[in-house]
Amino acid sequence: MERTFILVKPDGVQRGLIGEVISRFEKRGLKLAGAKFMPVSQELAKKHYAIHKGKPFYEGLIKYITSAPVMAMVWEGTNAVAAARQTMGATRPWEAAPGSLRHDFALEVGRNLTHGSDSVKNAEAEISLWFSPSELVEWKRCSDDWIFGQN
Ligand code: DAT
Ligand code: MG
Repeated sequence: MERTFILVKPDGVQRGLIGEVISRFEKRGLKLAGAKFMPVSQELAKKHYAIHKGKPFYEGLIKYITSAPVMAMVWEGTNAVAAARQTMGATRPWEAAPGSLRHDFALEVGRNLTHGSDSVKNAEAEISLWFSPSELVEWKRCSDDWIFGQN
């Protein structure tokens, strides 16, 4: 089953929105495979955002993501990467679809609440950067057939 890596970023944690973010993904039908509440080191932040190095917003992005704890999670499901990005909404909150997290809870691109992997390949890399295999849980959810089932 496809997996994606999701972060509730420091603004979401500080604003008490961890539960709201988890609730949206749960209700969508995605299945939790791992979670940890943790501070982010400079080293981890730089690895995670390596792709943005050199961009004008890079230094601010590192400062922001290391400024307070984050909730790091792995969610799985059918098309988990695309589904989670849709539930999060567009990078720039004013362009995010109504009903998405970034539409409903954010205004600034630099305070956009969540991170979500943008491809299956990047999801795999981000999951292995943030989680060790033993921290990921494979489990049978009683609703799996009602959510993942096909006719
Ligand atoms: P996303 O988080 O939707 O995958 P991204 O990977 O393009 O977006 O950028 C990573 C983060 O960097 C984004 O969530 C917020 C920040 N960011 C992107 N573009 C920015 C900009 N023009 N000014 C300030 N921050 C920006
Ligand atoms: Mg991105």
